Amino acid sequence: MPTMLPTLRTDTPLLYVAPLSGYAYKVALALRLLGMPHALRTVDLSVPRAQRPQAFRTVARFDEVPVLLIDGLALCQSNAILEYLARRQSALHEGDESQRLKVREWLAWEGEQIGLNLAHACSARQFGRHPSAVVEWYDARVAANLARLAQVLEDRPFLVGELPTVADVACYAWLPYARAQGLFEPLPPAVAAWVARIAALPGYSDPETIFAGAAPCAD
Ligand SMILES: N[C@@H](CCC(=O)N[C@@H](CS)C(=O)NCC(=O)O)C(=O)O
Repeated sequence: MPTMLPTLRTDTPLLYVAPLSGYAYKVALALRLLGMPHALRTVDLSVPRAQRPQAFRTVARFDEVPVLLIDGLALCQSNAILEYLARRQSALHEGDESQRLKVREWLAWEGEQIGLNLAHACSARQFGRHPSAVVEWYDARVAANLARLAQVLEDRPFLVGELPTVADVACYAWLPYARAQGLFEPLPPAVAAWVARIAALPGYSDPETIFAGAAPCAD
């Protein structure tokens, strides 16, 4: 167990989220797919950081959602949380070491690519604060990212092999937000088929459904 993270008492895992955050959705979706009971707390990101609820500020070391309180730990950074959950539950990662390394490669790629490009392409439309040349730059990078996913998914049902892993969850998480805005449609056929396979997994829910019942973080 890491010792440098704040320790807390948490009976049921508690996830701080914002409904428009694909990073938060990643973790919420993984918890669902893993069948782990948990509670959600919504953080209003339109409130300045210093004025957000103290309970959130205490654990949000990057001032961002998601934060997952679990096993006495406050975990930040969506892909680090996904790795923790997969290891904890011995699920959503394929079996041997070489496959686990591939999962890690995809998580690193996602953080640098989808987690930047698609996240910004979506939030540019949601919040309208990006100059149009910047939006075009992100859009072109998203197209390249989708082409890479398509190339890999032409050969196999999920990114690492026959079974879904947290790499799929991470790379998928912003696509429902893009779809809700009609962006990047139609997806390359291999990516569309992969999206359908993910949506058919037991426990799957879309962001709207998952976040509809989330209680606000009040304290
Ligand atoms: N690299 C982080 C990114 C998280 C992130 O950027 N979250 C945004 C919401 S989409 C946030 O909380 N921003 C804080 C703010 O708007 O003040 C992760 O993967 O968890």
